[in-house]
Amino acid sequence: MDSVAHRFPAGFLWGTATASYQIEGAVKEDGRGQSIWDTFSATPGKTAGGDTGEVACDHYHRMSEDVALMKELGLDAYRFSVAWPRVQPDGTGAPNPLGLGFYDRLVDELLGAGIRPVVTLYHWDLPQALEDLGGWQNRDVAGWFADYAAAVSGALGDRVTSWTTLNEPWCSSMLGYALGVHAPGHADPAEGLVAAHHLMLAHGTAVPVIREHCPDAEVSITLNPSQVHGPEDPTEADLDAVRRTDNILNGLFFGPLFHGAYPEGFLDDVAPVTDASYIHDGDLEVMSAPLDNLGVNNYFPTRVRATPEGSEPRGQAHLMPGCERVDEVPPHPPVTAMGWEVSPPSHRMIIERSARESGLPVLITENGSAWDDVVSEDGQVHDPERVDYLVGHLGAVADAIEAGADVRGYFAWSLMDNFEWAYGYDKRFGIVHVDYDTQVRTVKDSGRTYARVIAEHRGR
Ligand code: IFM
Repeated sequence: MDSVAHRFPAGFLWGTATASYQIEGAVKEDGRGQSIWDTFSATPGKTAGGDTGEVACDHYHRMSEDVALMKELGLDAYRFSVAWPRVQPDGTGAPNPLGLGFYDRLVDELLGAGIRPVVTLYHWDLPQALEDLGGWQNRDVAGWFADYAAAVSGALGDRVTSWTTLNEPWCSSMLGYALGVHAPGHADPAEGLVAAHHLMLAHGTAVPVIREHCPDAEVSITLNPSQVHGPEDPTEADLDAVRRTDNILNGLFFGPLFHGAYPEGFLDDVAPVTDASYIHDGDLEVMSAPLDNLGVNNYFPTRVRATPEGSEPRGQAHLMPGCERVDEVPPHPPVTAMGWEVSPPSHRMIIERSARESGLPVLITENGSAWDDVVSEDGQVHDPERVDYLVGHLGAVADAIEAGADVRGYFAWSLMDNFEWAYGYDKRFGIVHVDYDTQVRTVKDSGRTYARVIAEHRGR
């Protein structure tokens, strides 16, 4: 561990990340409108145990206490998201001062504690009123999002210098519209592609708006690329399965955002499900608006092969457009409580790839792991697997830096246990434990380890 801290350059940013719907609760307070996640989680069968974000970590009421905890951990930065339905309850129109007021206070509290606010505008809680108009299927969403970005950057831009438009547009589009496992729960591969396109269009439309309000700020987007591995001795069909999977997970976003085009062959691969009429002249120029850095969220690699002739596809990958004959291959051990493969080398590979593709400085805006934590008799949470995961992945980040990647910061996911979307409260990712009955926060061993790494780095 000692050596990990000292492998990072001076000025490296140490943070943690959260997202509005996962921690805030208070879903009906101060004029907040309904989001697609309120609707989805209230629909029977959509989340584990019927869990919702109604109370979550009650962060809306405990914000000061939570910022004090961040200070205790020694964080340089805190990445949080703004809930669009708090700011514009119906998704458009005059901003709600009470909703904005919460983020205004949060920013002041953070700055007062010496912690840099890193703001994400959209982490999946679309106002339900906009979904009723088609949500990310409706091209008008680009303008709605830009207006929302203007409202938030106008209110906080005098103090916030780090802005991210979208968190993981792959999840919003593919999990939300193609696989149906996230809000709004549609299961149509063509809708997944339309959503991805409109998300990138909204991003590109909002970038100049943010710059107008905060000329000196850094503007970015956060993607969740994943290193795709095929079989060790691949057939031609396996190589094609890897190519198609890589395109839908990575190229779908790297292409339009950084190369001004969809990946070669991609639109032919998805031609069976769409005529691509949602792509208008000039869209790709809008989407590829220059950025200051790229946020990378990465947890695990992806393993695939071609579906053998005569077999039914295995796993969920075949539900994604262009991947109809792709099999998911079981992860190599060890795996986390999510069943996700632990692979620091894959983490390093995807960081290096992201830096290459974007040509930008990279921030690891999320990385972490879920384990079946328990509070021990000594009142502590001993989470050796999370400590190992953290130290192993920090080592991979350091390897990438030493190999030449310009990585400027790392944000542990997550500051605290929270609402893990369709998995509800079953899966705990926090470096701080939350008792959901009492809302008591307990720093886990991993949180103490992280605090030590930060302190050691600072003392260099
Ligand atoms: O909890 C999520 C987060 O909202 C987005 N990135 C992945 C995390 C773990 O699944």
